[in-house]
Amino acid sequence: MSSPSNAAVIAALRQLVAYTQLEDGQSQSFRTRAYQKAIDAVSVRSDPVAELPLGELVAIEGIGDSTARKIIEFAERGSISKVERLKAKYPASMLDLMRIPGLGPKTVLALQDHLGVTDVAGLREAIEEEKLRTLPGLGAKSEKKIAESIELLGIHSDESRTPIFDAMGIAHRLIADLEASDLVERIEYAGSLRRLEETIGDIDLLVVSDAPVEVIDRFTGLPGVTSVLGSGTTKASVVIDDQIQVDLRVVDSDAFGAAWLYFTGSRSHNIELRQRAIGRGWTLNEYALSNVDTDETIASRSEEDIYRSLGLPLITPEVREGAGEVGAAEAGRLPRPVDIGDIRGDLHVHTTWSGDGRSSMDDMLDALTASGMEYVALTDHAEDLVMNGLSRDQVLEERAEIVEQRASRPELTILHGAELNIGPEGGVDYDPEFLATFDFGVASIHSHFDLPQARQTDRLLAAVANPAVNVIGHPSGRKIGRRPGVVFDADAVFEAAAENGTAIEINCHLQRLDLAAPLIRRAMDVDGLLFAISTDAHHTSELANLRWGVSQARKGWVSAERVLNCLTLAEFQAVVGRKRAV
Ligand code: DGT
Ligand code: CA
Ligand code: CA
Ligand code: ZN
Repeated sequence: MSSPSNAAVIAALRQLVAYTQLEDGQSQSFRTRAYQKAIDAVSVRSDPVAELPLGELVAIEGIGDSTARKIIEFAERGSISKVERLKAKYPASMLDLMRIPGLGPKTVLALQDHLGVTDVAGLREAIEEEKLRTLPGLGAKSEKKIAESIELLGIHSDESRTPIFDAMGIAHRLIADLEASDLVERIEYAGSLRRLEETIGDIDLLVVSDAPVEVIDRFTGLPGVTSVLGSGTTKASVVIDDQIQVDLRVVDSDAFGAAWLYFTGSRSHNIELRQRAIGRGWTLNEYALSNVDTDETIASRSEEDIYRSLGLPLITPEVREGAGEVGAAEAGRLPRPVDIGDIRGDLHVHTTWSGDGRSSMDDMLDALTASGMEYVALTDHAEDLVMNGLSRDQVLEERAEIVEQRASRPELTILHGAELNIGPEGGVDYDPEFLATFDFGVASIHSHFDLPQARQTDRLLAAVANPAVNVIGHPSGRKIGRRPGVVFDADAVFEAAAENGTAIEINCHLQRLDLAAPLIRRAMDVDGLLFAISTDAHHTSELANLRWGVSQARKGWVSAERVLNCLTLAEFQAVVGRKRAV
C-alpha cells in the first residue's frame, strides 16, 4: 500500500481546519492558523510528505510538531483521530451550513445547540417558522439575509451542486491517489469539470489500464469514499466525503479519444457532432466515429482525430456548450484558444506586506521567475482595507524593497502596484498625488455588495475612469457557491473600460473565476477592451492557479491579442503608461 498523496494530506488538513473551526466556535484561531500554514507548506512540495518520518516533517518550515503528528497519523491510518472524534459530534452537513454567507462557526453551533438544526433542510424549516431570529446575536434582519443567500445560491438540501473549487480539489486528490499505484496507464477527468462549469453535479473520471478490476477495487477503497453506489468490472460510482458523487470508467486506450469526447459533453455539443457524423453516413458514440455500412472505424484514439475527420479543428472543452461553437469553428471564427504559454506577466500578486499575504516578496519573485514570467505587478492591499492594507509609510518601505529586488533581478520587470479598494461611491484609497507614485493599480470591490444596480454601476464607472486604475480586479466580487457578487450594467462598464484603457480582470482563483464566462463573451464584443488574466496569489502555491484563469478566458472565447498580460513588455508598458498619463 503506497502512502497518501500530498493532495490527500491537504484535503485531510482542510477537513481538520473546518472541524476545528466548529470546535473553537470561531473561523480563526492559533490552531487553524497552524494547520493553514502546514497546508501552504505541503502545497509547494513535490515529494510525498506522508512518507517522511516525524523528524523530517517538523524540519519543514511551516509544519509544527502537533500538525506533523496528525500527518503521520493520516499516513498510517488513513484518518486523523481528532477529525473522527469531531465528526461524531458534528454531522458533515454542518460544514455545508458554514459555507452560507452570514453563518459563521458560532451561529452554526448555536443552530445545533438551541434548535437541533444541523443541515440546510432544517435551516430552511427554522427560517419558515421564524425561529432563527430567536438565536443569540441574530434578529429578523439577519434571518431574512440568510434566507436570501440560500435562495440566491440555489442551495438545496439534496440536489445541491458542488462549487468547482471543491470538486476540482477532490478530483485532483483522487487522480493523485490512483496514479500512485502502478495500475493506471492514463487518467483524466471529463464532464462539467473539464468544461470548467461553475458548479459540478458529479465528477467523471476516465482511466486506461490493463487491470480494470484492480483499478475499480482500489478506487472504491480510497480514503474519503463514504459510500459505494455501484461497482462492476469496468466502472464504479462512489460518494466522496459525503459531498459529491464520482463516476469512474476504465476504457480501452484505442477508444480513449471517443470516450473522452463523449463523457466531456456537453450533451448539446455531442448532439451537434453526432448530427455532423450522420450527415456523412457515419455514427459517433463513446467507442468510435465509424462507418455505419462497413462498420469500419474512422477515428477513436484522440479527440483531435475525431474533430479532424468531421472537418473541424479541435474545439477546446471549455467552449463545448452547444452555443454556436461548432458553426464558428467550421467557419474559422472560433479564436485560437489562449494558452498558458502566452502569458508573460502576472498583474495581481500579494506578498507578506499585505496582512493576508503568506509568502515573502523574495519567495514570490523567485517563483514568478521560475514559472517564466517576464513582468509582474506586486499589488498589496491599500490602506482602506483596515486589517490587511498598507499605510503610506509601509508603501514607501515596500517600495524600497522593490528597488533592491530590481537590482538583483534583471530578468524580471517589477512594477510597484497596489490593490485599491473601491468604496461605496467609487472612490479609492490614498490621494491622487500619492497614487501617481505607483507604477500600476488594480481596483476591486471588497464590500457593500447589497447596493442597488445603478449605484454599483456608478461605483465601477468611477473606478474605471480613475487614472491610477489599470485593472478592475475580480469585477463582481462573487465567490462561487458562497456569495453572488454585485450586479452592474455590464455594457456601460465595458464600454467605459475600453475608452479609458482600463483592463477587466479574469481572476484565476477557482472560487472566483470573475468575470463569469457569459460576461467575458459580452466584453469580447466591445472593441478595444483588454482583459487581465491574474492569479491574485497570496502564496507561491497559488501562482499555479494561472491555468484556471486561462481556461476561463477560453470559455469566454478570448483571443491572446485581447489580453493585457499577453502583450510584450514594451506593448504592456505603453498601454499602462497611456492610462496613467491621463
Ligand atoms: P454535471 O455532472 O451535472 O455537472 O454535468 P455533466 O456534463 O458532467 O453530466 P454527466 O456527469 O451526467 O455526464 C457527463 C457527460 O457524459 C455529459 O456532459 C455528456 C455525456 N453523457 C452522459 N450520458 C449521456 C447520454 O445519455 N446522452 C448523451 N448524449 N451524452 C451523455
Ligand atoms: Ca459530471
Ligand atoms: Ca457523471
Ligand atoms: Zn487581491
